[in-house]
Amino acid sequence: MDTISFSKETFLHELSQVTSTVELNQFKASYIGKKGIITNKLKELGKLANEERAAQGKSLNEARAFIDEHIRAQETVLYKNELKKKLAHKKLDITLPGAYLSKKPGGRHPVTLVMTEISEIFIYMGFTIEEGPEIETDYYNFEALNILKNHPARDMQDTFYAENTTTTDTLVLRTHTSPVQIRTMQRRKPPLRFIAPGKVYRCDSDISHTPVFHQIEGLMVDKGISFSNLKAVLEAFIHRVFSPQTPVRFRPSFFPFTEPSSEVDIGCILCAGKGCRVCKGTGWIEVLGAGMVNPQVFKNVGYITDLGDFNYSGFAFGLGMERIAMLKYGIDDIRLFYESDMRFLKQF
Ligand code: 2U9
Repeated sequence: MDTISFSKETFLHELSQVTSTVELNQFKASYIGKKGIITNKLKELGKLANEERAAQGKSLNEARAFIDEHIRAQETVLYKNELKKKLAHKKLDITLPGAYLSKKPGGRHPVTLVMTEISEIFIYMGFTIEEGPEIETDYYNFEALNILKNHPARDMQDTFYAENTTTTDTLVLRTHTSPVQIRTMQRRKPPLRFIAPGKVYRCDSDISHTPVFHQIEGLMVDKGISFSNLKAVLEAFIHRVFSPQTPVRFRPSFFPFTEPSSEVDIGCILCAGKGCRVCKGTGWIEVLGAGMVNPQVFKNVGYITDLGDFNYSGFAFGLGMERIAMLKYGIDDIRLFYESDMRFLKQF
């Protein structure tokens, strides 16, 4: 083995010629890498006589420590220089918004927001959620709900009829979520307390109607349920969704599936009851329909014969989601919800 011929001066001179961290790594490897000059010499130490081995080993280890120390120092100098150059070239403005903002995150549709908020209010009051098909039979959408054959709601203008290849019953796109209540009552016995949220379809289109819209209907059936329970639940709901100060008014009305029936108004949230364009000068806005379930409906689902002395009663209600969203957010044309215009949608 050659004796060590490591010259500190040569090494330091060579090191001073190195101008980048990449070059420095190669330079380091040529001395103390796996096949470096010093490493190779260290591997050959075993061939030497004891005395010489000790002397050579000592100077080789000293050389390696010297190389290592100077390379580390130079590494720091070169790295800092490189970083300085990089930053000078690519100035960073830390006051700019994060890059992720250019990829706009999605958001929930205003109708979804209102539907979720309303569902949560009823869930809080102990209601569960039931769902059902959007293509319904004439029986579930009309007949079982005591909507007779000549009822205006069945008009061709109002109802979308679906092609029917499998059943003898006429198929329709449900015009309300009420068939869900019928199906649930057929499956389960009282007590019942649930809401049926979902899409409904009516052949209608203007600034306050779209062919598809969303409803939440609710049903509560138990022993001793009265109109007072209906009032309490709906008043609590309105005070939660609008404000605890919102005036509420129950007005007599008629629906084939409830008796007695009522429409529910709130004091106009835009003019505080003074009268404006939105409430058409009346100071009141209609937000819900409701009533005590018509006993004919209980007969239709088999409750009255099934339970013998039927001493249950129930209330039901229905409300349109788009209408509530329009009032809450001050929107004057329902069609805006379904035009997919980002300038409108990104406001929610
Ligand atoms: C069953 C029994 C009774 C549901 C009801 C209303 C009154 C009502 C409208 C509100 C605005 C529909 O979206 S809207 O156009 N709904 O006025 N709905 S009572 O009554 C039922 C439902 C199912 C078995």
